[in-house]
Amino acid sequence: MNKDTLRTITNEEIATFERDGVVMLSGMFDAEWIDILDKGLETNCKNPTDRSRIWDRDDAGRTMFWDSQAWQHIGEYQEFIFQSPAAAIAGAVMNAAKINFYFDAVFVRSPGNQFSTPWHQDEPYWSVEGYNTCTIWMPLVPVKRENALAFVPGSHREDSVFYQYNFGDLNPDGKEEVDQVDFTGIAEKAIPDIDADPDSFGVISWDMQPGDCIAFNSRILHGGSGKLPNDTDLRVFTSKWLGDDVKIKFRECGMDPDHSKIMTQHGLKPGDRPGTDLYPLIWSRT
Ligand SMILES: O=C(O)CCC(=O)C(=O)O
Repeated sequence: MNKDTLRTITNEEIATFERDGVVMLSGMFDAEWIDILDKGLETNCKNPTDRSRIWDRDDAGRTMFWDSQAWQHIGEYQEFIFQSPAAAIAGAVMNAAKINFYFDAVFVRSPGNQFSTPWHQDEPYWSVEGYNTCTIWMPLVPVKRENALAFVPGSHREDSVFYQYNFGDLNPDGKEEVDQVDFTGIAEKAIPDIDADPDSFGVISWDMQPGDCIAFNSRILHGGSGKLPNDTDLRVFTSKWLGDDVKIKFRECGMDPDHSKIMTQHGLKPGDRPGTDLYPLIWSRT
């Protein structure tokens, strides 16, 4: 498999990421990387972590499965994190000097699943703080624009903290010890009703093929995805990357995923640059 991107990321794409907080990068990963992630995901679904959860289950049994930080027991994910061009992509779009890996998360919708991810930003839920954080969202199957993750371009620059959805509520099986977040008293305003008039927010999404990816700043408003036709599933692998300004932060509103315990076990404390074998340094600008 190719350890470099299949093509060079253009200056225009880097400028788009900076301006909009999101860029779709077509044709970045070769088919071998998709096979590797597919194999890893198969293992992941058969052997989920304790953190895994069904987010949605309808009467017909169609599901949306989520898991996170499975990389520690899935060789294929490790190979992707350490060997694939993902870290270099994060480094390029964030114009970073160094990139640490943060965590992986998978979003697996069975055919016809109608679940739509609520609009949210990522970074306010995390156990780190910084502008230079980025997710790489990769569908492992073709996905149409109307079923893919959608974004409000430029919303990563918004200064205020939004009152955001508690993803811990997505728990139809009543799993115990689920991370909870409550922005009451912390958030300054509610997320606007983006679905009421998506065009006025400039909402953007793309038709995508395996090998394409979206890089997005973790402060951007994003949501949607899903509402699948009955013959179509959606398997997505995401990796989260930390650029230059990122520091550990433990948040009073709770965190999701809450890394505060494992960070403390690894000797990491608020204000530190995330590191150690938990958040390995994967890429440096030479
Ligand atoms: O794919 C999805 O439905 C949600 C993805 C997401 O919110 C994320 O990667 O932060």
